[in-house]
Parts: sequence; C-alpha cells; structure tokens
Amino acid sequence: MRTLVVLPTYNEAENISTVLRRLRPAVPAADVLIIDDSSPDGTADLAKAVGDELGGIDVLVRPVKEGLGSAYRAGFTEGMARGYEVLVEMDSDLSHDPAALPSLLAAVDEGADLVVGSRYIPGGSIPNWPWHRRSLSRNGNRYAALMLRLDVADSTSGFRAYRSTMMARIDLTGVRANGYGFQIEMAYRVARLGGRIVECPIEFVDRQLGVSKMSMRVVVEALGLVTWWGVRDRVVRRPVTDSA
Ligand SMILES: Nc1nc2c(ncn2[C@@H]2O[C@H](COP(=O)(O)OP(=O)(O)O)[C@@H](O)[C@H]2O)c(=O)[nH]1
Ligand SMILES: [Mg+2]
Repeated sequence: MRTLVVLPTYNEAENISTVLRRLRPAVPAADVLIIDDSSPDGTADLAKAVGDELGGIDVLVRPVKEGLGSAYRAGFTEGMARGYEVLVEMDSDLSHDPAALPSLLAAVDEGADLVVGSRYIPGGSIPNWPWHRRSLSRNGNRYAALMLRLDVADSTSGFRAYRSTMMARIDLTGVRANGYGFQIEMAYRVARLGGRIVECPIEFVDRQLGVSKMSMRVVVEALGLVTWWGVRDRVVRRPVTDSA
C-alpha cells in the first residue's frame, strides 16, 4: 500500500537527520512529508538536505507555529490529495522508533482502519518516565476511555497509521483539539464512524535531545474536550456522524 509518513517538526534540528536515516531502511517504500512551522533552529533546511540525499522526502514549511494537531491536519490533507493509501504519524524526536513501523503497517494491511502504537498493552513500555508522568498519562487515558466509551488503552499516543479511506470520512476542518487531545479526538471520531481500531505494542523512549513543546495547557485542553464530549454523548445522544 502506498504509504506517507507525516512528521511534524518544531526545533528538531538535533533529531531530524537521525529520524530520517533510521526511517528510510525501516520502510524503504514509504514517502515522507515533514511539516515544519518555520523552526528558528533551521530544522527545515536540514531536513531538505537529508531528504535530497535519501529521496522520497518532502518538506512543507508553514509560516508560523500552529500546534501539533494543525500540522497533522495539513499533512493528512496533503497526503490524501496525493492519493496515499496509508497515512502514518510519528514524533520527530526519536521517542517513536521507526523500526516499529512495519508492525503498524502490517496491522493496516490485515484490515485495521487505525493502528495505534500503544504503551499500555502487554509488550508496550515507557522505560524512563518518572512515576508522576506515567500516572498522568495512564489516568488521562483511562478517563478518556471511560468518558468516550473508547476501547483504546493509549488514545493519546502519537505513533499511528490510518487507512486513507477512513481518514477521508473524517471532517478534518472540524477537528478541534491541537495537543494530546488531537490524538484522542481522532481515535474517538474513527470509533464513532465504526472504524476498526487495533493497538500494537511500542516502547516510548523519552527524547534525549531538544525540548518538549507540550505544556500543561494541552493537558487541560484534552481534559476539557473529553469531558464535554462525554457529557454531550450521554445527555444529547446525537446520532453518529463525524462531528465532535
Ligand atoms: N509543525 C509542528 N510540530 C510540532 C509543534 N509542536 C510540537 N511539534 C512536533 O510534534 C512532535 C511531538 O512534540 P513533543 O514536543 O516531543 O511532545 P511530547 O513528546 O509530548 O513532549 C515533535 O516532533 C515536535 O517537534 C508545532 O506547533 N508545529
Ligand atoms: Mg516528544
């Protein structure tokens, strides 16, 4: 299946070259689209240079930093316009190991509409997270699953593969969340559309270089949206369409 790996970057100059060099042998047939929000550290130029060397790598530069969800929406829209059958998302900081991609893609091949690389199923792990970080993520995921009646152990994971025909049924312009909530919202929308969601165990390695762009604000955004959707689904009982 024709596959596009979408990589969002903001100040990942220390990581992007290694990510691309590990991605290429892991999935030789896949193309790559980097969505860079004019990183001041020159990530885009570096990515272009490595892309020219390795081939099959495009860089889309956006003028201002607009957030992770917005970067993915732009990448997925472009990927669908170009006719890819599978759209992959992963972080560009080496937290997600490109070597895990073939197992995610195999699950799409076997019929999944969305494959989530999961830290919270047997075989999944986060070797170096302190207990408070683990607990926030684990409990946030439990809360989302309960509120949204979502049978996904790790709906905040950003390591995924989508079948394009499913992505095409999602109204991306209506997707509201931008941080961790973006991942939850996308899984929620796929589930509401009756899509088949499969989880595949991954090891999530904390970034070694550069800094995280996520903040408490994106956690609050996710909690607020999940609570609103959960309450709305119980009180209003709207018919299943793709709107959230
Ligand atoms: N294009 C773009 N990429 C972003 C933005 N915010 C984060 N990213 C990228 O999204 C990925 C995940 O972000 P990161 O800061 O590592 O989040 P964390 O792993 O949850 O701490 C990384 O590849 C970032 O470079 C943004 O506003 N625009
Ligand atoms: Mg990260």
